Amino acid sequence: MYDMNKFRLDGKVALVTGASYGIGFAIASGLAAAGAKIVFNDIKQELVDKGLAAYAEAGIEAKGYVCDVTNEDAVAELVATIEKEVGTIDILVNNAGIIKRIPMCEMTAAEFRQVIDVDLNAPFIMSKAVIPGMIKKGHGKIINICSMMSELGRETVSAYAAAKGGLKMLTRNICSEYGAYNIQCNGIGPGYIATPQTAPLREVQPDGSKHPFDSFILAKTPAERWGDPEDLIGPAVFLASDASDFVNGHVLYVDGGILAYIGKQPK
Ligand code: NAP
Ligand code: GCO
Repeated sequence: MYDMNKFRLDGKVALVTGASYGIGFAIASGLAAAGAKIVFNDIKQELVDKGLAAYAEAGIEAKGYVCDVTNEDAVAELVATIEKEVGTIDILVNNAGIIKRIPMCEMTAAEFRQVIDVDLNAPFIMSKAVIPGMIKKGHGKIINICSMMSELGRETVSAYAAAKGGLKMLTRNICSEYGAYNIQCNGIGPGYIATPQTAPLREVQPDGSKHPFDSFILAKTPAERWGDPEDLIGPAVFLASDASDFVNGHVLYVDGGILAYIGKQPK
């Protein structure tokens, strides 16, 4: 009989970056429900405090730290502190991310670099910091939060798509380079999820109608709805657990079918 405890995370330390709210908070809450000890970081103390209050309200004992994931020295200090105060990190979820929706020819190089820094360089920095501890422990799970834009482009998101496309390949490369140490690195590619990051795309128009992008996405999604951060919890628990030990270098799209669908036909 298959041991369903393989889906449990009891005794594991999970670090979720940028997890005061949004997708990161949902994933961390799900990993906690599966037994993991939750550690998270955010860029500002007030956000960490907001996250701590939200975790406490959800009955989750989390530890939060202020850390800018793009700062290599701060990340090294964060990982050392977590290892001292909580334990070696078994599960890393590279969730922290930003987006700038600017037509490419109007975007400055500095703005492009800022998105690449958070969405691609930071997962590299974070993964490089936790892998030595995972090698010592003989196992590890890294989950990179990719995107529809790991596969598709669209107007105004050039930097984000470049970063998320690169993150898919970084996922495959960590798999290739560290699979022999029993480290599995996979991606989760959320579809369009209702969080603060996508709020501008769902704003009700002055005349009370839906935002055009809202209608556009609903027509591109077989599930005919925006995703909820909770939709990502099951896939995250699976990829963080022993049940996925032979899954490596894969991006699991949790998109309600968007990538499979040409879009609603005109009536
Ligand atoms: P969100 O609501 O904007 O939350 C992002 C989190 O990351 C925030 O807590 C943010 O803190 C934090 N963060 C940003 N830069 C950081 C840095 N340098 N260091 C530490 N933390 C930092 O975004 P979300 O919608 O939950 O998305 C989370 C992840 O999923 C992102 O990687 C995003 O690209 C990806 N994703 C989102 C969707 C979607 O439809 N929402 C779909 C696919 C993929 P601040 O509030 O201080 O900025
Ligand atoms: C956008 C959205 C998307 C989502 C997500 C889709 O402007 O197109 O923000 O990029 O955030 O990445 O998977």
